[in-house]
Amino acid sequence: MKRSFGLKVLGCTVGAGMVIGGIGATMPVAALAQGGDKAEGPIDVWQRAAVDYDKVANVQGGFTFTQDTLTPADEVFNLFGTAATTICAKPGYAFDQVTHEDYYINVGGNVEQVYSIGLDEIERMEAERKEMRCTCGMSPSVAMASVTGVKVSDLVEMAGVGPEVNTITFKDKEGYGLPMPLSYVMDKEALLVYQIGDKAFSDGERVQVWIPDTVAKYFTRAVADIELSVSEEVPEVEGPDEEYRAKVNILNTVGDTFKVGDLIAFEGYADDCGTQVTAVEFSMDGGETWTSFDTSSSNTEDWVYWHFDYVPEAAGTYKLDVRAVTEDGTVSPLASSTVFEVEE
Ligand SMILES: Nc1nc2c(c(=O)[nH]1)N[C@H]1C(S)=C(S)[C@@H](COP(=O)(O)O)O[C@H]1N2
Ligand SMILES: [Mo]
Repeated sequence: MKRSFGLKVLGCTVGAGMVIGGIGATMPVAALAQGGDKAEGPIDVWQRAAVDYDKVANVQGGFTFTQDTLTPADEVFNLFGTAATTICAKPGYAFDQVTHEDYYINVGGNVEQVYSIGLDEIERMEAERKEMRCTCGMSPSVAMASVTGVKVSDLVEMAGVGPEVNTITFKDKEGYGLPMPLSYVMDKEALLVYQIGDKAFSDGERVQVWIPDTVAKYFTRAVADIELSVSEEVPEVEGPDEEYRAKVNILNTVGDTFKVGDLIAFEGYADDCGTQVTAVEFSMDGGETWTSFDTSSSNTEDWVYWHFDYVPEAAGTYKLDVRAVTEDGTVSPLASSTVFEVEE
């Protein structure tokens, strides 16, 4: 019999150092391998998890992956709106409410023609629809979404770039925003997004920059100003924090009990923000042995959405750990784990 776990909302994932009530979080692989007593995060689940799970060496199962699985739009909007991710974004995105009519963006700085453009007008411009991932550089969260917006290059062109301009900054009203090389933003064909899936951002408030292969701290929401400038030194584009390289996450919810012989369908994602994920690996003996599945046919624009079907042969309490390996040999510093019960 095939039994699936429910899938958890993406926003519920947590990073090291955050306490959760459930399982399915990420934790350092090293800590897992050492029985959890070295766990740096305070997640007591892991201390418990360390103890005595029934071990299965060289776990076998059915593996497939796809890259076109999308995160439901509502979950993308809320992805970073949870308490667990306030390190990355304003709690609940507490922006001032602005009506659709009153929302506008100023394009200025070192340009030939400073101008303001309203949301209505932006929506009348030629729209681009693209599938893109949004990956936080500082938490395990990743989403894949179909986003609609206008090309940043079209907006920049309307202003006319002044000589020697090499920097672009997307700022919200309070000044949030990081400078980026203009050439990078043009090459990546960044979008100013006003719709995710078939849903517009609420209250005309939330226009957001989306840039392929780039961590989400550059994805300024509620953009109020697009500033073009000349920097002495072109800013660098930062990648994800080391601990959030080769991100992997099991999206199944916890607590289900299965029967011996059930086919348990695990699923989740692996992503390294533009670096290829070449393998996804599973362990059911606390990291002593890993079974590796090749994903080197994957593209780097989309996440690797994996499925792992496992059939338990004996009753017990088990822990599944998952990690990803990338083309440059990075192995997830943070594995993702889930615990499940199997009955006779
Ligand atoms: N205006 C504004 N935009 C922001 C932030 C912010 O604090 N203010 N946080 C950034 C960070 S660090 C992340 S991870 C993403 C969160 O992505 P989301 O908007 O899709 O939830 O928003 C980015 N955009
Ligand atoms: Mo972030």
